[in-house]
Amino acid sequence: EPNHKYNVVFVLGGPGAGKGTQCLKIEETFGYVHLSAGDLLRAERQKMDSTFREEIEKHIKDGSIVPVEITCSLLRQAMEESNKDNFLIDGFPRNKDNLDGWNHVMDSVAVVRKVLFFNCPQDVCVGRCLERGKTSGREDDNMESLKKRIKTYTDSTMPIIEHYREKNLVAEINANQSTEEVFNDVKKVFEALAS
Ligand code: UP5
Ligand code: MG
Repeated sequence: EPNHKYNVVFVLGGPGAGKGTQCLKIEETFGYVHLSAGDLLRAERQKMDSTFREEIEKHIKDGSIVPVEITCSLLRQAMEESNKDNFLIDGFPRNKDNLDGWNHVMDSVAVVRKVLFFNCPQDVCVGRCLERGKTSGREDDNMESLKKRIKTYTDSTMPIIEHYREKNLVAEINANQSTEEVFNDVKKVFEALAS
């Protein structure tokens, strides 16, 4: 039908807040398609023919934010290819450039239903990422990159969360609990969305 739009839930929170972990559970329970912007960028970087490879590489290591044209086109492509309607977009939009770019390209085809905000103390986030860094192979799970990721999050992403809070779209979750306890709180948000 011509007026058909994608349903989108943005999932935000600091590095290591548990976005990816919770998205897997939401996908399983509520049938949303999980799209991690970071995972899409890391996958794109692996492609030998990607024109964006070096640029992505540099941003991930520096904890800075890849230009929205790249990220948004990866998201849009994944959405179209899935043939599904309901999406969890994990780790995006991270700054004003991301937000403006999304609105420019996606406003006519997608509706943002909710913004899940996983709120987690910095020291807990750092601890989780450093622990994961022992085995993850992620080149940004080290203290040096983490400092930059946290600064980017505080300076650039928090204002986006505030932007959506003013629109009454934010569901804030205490992410400093066990995975199961966090998911219990998450479930309530999705049950309310479905009713
Ligand atoms: N863990 C999870 N939940 C736990 C809990 N409740 N209790 C105890 N442990 C818990 O979890 C992190 C670790 O903590 C795991 O080991 C997990 O088992 C444990 P995870 O679910 O992976 O957290 P998440 O919030 O997804 O952390 P992630 O590191 O992925 O967050 P970032 O936002 O930093 O990373 P992302 O992949 O989104 O982005 C990476 C980089 O890509 C960015 O820095 C940026 O350079 C680039 N990027 C863009 O430029 N644009 C974008 O739009 C997106 C990314
Ligand atoms: Mg993640």
